[in-house]
This record gives sequence, structure tokens and C-alpha cells, in this order.
Amino acid sequence: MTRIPRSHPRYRSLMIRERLVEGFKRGLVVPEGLIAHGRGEAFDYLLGEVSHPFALEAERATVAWLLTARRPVISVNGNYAALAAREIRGLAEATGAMVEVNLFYRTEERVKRIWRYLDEVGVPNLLPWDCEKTHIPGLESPRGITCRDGIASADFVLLAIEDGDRTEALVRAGKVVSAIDLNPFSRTAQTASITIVDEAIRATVNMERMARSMTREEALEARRSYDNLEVLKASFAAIFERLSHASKAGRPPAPSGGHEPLGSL
Ligand code: PTJ
Repeated sequence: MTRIPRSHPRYRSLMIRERLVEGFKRGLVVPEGLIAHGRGEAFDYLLGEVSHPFALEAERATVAWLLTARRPVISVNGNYAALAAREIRGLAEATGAMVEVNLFYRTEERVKRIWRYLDEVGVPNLLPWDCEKTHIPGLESPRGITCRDGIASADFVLLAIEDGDRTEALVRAGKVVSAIDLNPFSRTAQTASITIVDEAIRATVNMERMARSMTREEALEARRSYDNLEVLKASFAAIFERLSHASKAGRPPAPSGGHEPLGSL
């Protein structure tokens, strides 16, 4: 792994990139995952690389569902595993949610490899890699395969860095879907029931912290009062305001002092 000095101004971003490259070398991440990451980085730049209030609100609603749903499942793909395995462990511990390895570019070999990696890191409530399988309705190709006792029977699914078709199919199947996606224009962001416009590691760290202190009453209230349209509008407004400032000043606004946990970086 390339050594990056902590003093580098782009330390955090470069470390995240290294995690993904390591994941690629280990066969967890597909080449397309590296491209997806670059897109995410670009949007994070526009957002100022912090968790904005609208993201924290969506994260709070997600935690509320993870704590109170009948069968909540955290869906983990190659990118999410490579970036945030330890943070996923924390969130699964704090909420008791099940964790399923579920892939867009699916091969049994890669499912096993990611499953073993999560297991080594100590992620709890992992559905077995050789679970009984079924298909997400409307997605009959291998990218629709899922565990019968996992996503297929879940009422709530948390996804990250996900493809739009799969998100749409889960929403169509009647599930409440929360999606971590830095691009609010994406089909995933637009179709999810709860859209977390935040970087996946930051979002997962935030959610673990929230889950450790949220009461059931607070969770039910957070579910009731959540409005995803307002959250999406606020995410576009944040990008617009930063670009508007930059278009006048010729440089981005000073860091907003938003919440930026480092997680295990
Ligand atoms: O591991 P697999 O086989 O399931 O495949 C994973 C990828 C990522 C290749 C697959 O899901 C895919 O092709 O995704 P897309 O359609 O490229 O969408 C990924 C979305 O996640 C894009 O909107 C990116 O902006 C966003 N994104 C990328 N990195 C991050 C992110 N959002 C949050 N945090 C990130 N670190």
C-alpha cells in the first residue's frame, strides 16, 4: 500500500482511494467500481467533503428504520466492503441489522471473497454466502439474485454506491430503501425512499454514533417526520450555493466546519 503522510492536504481522500485500490487488488472491487468511486469523489468535492445537515437528517431516518423495521438488512457490495468494512461492523452491532453480500457484477467467487473479508473483520449478523437464493422481482439476471431470508424478505434495506436498476427494483418490490449516494442526480438517489447524499464511510460512522443513543420513541418520530423531497432539494441547494460562491470568488467557499468523522482512517 502506498504510504501517504498524514500532513498531506488530501490525506483523507487519498487514504480512501488506497482502500479501494487494495480492495481491487484483493478481488473485492470490480474495475467498474474504481470508475464509480471517481464519480463519487467529484460530487464530494462539490459538496465540500463534509456531512451536511440534510445528510445527517437522512442518516437519522435510516437509523430509525434500522432500529424499528421488522427485518432490516444492510446490503454490501464490493465498493462498500472495501471502503467501510469496520464501519459496517459498528453499524450492524449497534442496530442488530442483518448484513447481506449482494452484488451487481455477481460471481459466486466474489460473493465468497467479500463474505470472508467481512467475516474476518468481525461483521456480525452476516447472512451465509451460500444462503437459499431467490430473485428480486423484475431483475431476472444474476444481478437480481438475493438471499431468501435476507433482502428478499426484508422490509427495509440500506444500500451504498448502488446501481439505479437494482434500487428501483427493490422500491418496486415494496421495500423501504435507504441509499448512500454522493450524486443526488443519480437514479438511485432519485428513487430511494431515503437518500443519504454523503460519502459512504462518513455516513456509516455517523449512523453508528446515532444508533448508539437513539430511543425507540425518537426512532418512531424520526420515521414519521422524514421528508425525502426536502432532503434532495437541500442537497441540490448546497451544491448550487457552493458553485454560486465559487463563480463569483473564483475559489470554493472556506470549509463549512460540518461534521467530518475520520472513522478508522
Ligand atoms: O460490487 P458490485 O458488483 O455490486 O458493483 C459495485 C458498483 C459500484 C460497480 C455498481 O454498484 C455500480 O456500477 O454503481 P454505479 O451505477 O456506478 O453507481 C455508484 C454511485 O455511487 C454513483 O452515483 C457514485 O457517485 C456514488 N458513489 C461512488 N463512491 C461513493 C459514492 N457514494 C457514496 N460514497 C462513496 N464513496
